[in-house]
Amino acid sequence: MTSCVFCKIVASQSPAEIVHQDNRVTAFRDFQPVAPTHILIVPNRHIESVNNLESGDEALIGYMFSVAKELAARENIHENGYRLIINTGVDGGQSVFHLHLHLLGGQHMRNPIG
Ligand code: DGP
Repeated sequence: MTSCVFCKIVASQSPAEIVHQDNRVTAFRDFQPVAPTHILIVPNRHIESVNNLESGDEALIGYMFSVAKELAARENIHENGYRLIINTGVDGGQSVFHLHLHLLGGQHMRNPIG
């Protein structure tokens, strides 16, 4: 989608610190980090939100979590733990309407969420 900032990052048309890219997903550092590690994992294909997932996307979603796990190990936050978040829609706090999984770590997360 030409106007989507995450599509532009996926296509290398907009700058970002990409930490992983393959034929299904791209992961890059959030430009407004809220934790020492704050990485966004996005499908390369434009999917607006969880609401727009289609039958057949289950493997893609599972793969996003698998990449998050690998990146957590690479960032050395896997043993202390980390938080994975997918904000969905306005009430969910979604501000960029290209599905993304936040990987947050490197500090003790505050609770309760919400
Ligand atoms: P959300 O609120 O869940 O939609 O999170 C969107 C996140 O995306 C937010 O933490 C800021 C980040 N973000 C927005 N635009 C850009 C961008 O152009 N580059 C990078 N690296 N991050 C972005």
